[in-house]
Amino acid sequence: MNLSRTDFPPDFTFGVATSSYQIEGATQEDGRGQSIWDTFCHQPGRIRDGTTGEVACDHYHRWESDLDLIAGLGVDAYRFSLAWPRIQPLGVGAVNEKGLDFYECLVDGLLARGIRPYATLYHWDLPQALQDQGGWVNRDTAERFAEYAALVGTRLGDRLTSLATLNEPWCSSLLSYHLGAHAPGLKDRRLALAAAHHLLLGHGLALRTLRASGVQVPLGIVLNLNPTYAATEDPADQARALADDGYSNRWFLDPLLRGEYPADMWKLYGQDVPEIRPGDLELIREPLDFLGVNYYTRTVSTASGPVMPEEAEVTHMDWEVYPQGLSDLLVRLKREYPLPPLLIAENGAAYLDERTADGQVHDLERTRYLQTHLNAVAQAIQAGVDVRGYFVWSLLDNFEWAYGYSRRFGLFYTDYATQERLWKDSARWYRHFLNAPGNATPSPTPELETLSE
Ligand code: GBH
Repeated sequence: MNLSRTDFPPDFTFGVATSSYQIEGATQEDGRGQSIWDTFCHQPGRIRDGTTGEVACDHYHRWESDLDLIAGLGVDAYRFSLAWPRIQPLGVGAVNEKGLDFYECLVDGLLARGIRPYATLYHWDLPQALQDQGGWVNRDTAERFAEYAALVGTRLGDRLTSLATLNEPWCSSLLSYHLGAHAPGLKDRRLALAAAHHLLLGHGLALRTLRASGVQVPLGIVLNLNPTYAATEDPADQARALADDGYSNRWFLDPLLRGEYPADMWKLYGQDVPEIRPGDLELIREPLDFLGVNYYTRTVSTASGPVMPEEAEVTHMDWEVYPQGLSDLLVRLKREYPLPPLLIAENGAAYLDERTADGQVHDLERTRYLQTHLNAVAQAIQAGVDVRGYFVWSLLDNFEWAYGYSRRFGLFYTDYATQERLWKDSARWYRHFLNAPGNATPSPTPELETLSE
């Protein structure tokens, strides 16, 4: 695959992504309040390897050298999230200055290195004090979120390139309140759908508040979209694929882009649907300057549940590697929705990443994953989809939520015993892809040829 940077529009943004709880550590420092993930990690059985984000990648102390790594990759942009409980320890009231200072230094450090800051306000670390009041099931949390958004926006908005409200509201609602896999670990569909509604409401309120406060930075939201395919032509499989799509994707896309919940799902959910007050859907449909799409894999649906296609190649998460899912998804979004510009806000893969005798990590599979998915993005752009950027998940191996440290998504290998960061081969490949002089003329380099023969 002779992919090069010149296969993308000249102003296309390439970056890497992380999130606060997954890398920062320092959970007790400088006045940070407790988050729902601190609580969740301390409940037995929640995290596969029994770990927490207390230290993680110690990024809170190592941010300057981490920014040097990012600069070393030669990316245009860095996507990170802010920990709400650092900024408002109890989720309400005045700013904890030391918390906001940290992100101000981070943003200034990025700008000093010529890297554009893409910030996300909420990547799942809700202040525990708000969870004690019901968390996202409580409608007030949406108001609190908009206030927090305004605090950040008015302080940092002048230096950010992009500001997203929520990362993956599906995860903070259905995965967390219905499937019980993420904090707060509940299993109640009615509560989960209320949480989803209030997350979307918080997003809409935040956009309005930020715009009313004169914040000029482009504003959007990031969704995890998981395209679903029926395993066969059987109408029962087809119906299930449609319902799976409704559960994972349309429940968020439809209200955000069309101002309505999908009618088929509304019917299916029966008594579990959320209470909608007049004006809610107008708020949720507040215009987006961009839509962030996180893509990892697809689902193949049958009437009796998801199946793994035979011969499927899978990652260490047991997720199918299916790059065509990304181009299909992007083309479908353009066909079915009125869309703002899109951004691939996360894409990447976990592999075993064992260090070999030479001390290195030869993660050829990850490089291939990134190449094939970048190629899928290029194809979607060719087909007329307005995609403006692509961010690899993740900069470095980090706390992979319910999997603890047992899954590695990084371009850089994290040695947790020493906090040393090591270039994986995939990081070298990405640097090469971004910076190779050969990019002026789109001919493949020898390195690229061996990687994709
Ligand atoms: C992203 O979530 C997160 O934003 C990021 O923090 C995380 O580290 C990264 O992915 C890697 O996991 O869960 O069985 O229903 C992606 C979450 C992954 C949720 C795929 C839906 C489908 C299979 N999505 N998942 S399942």
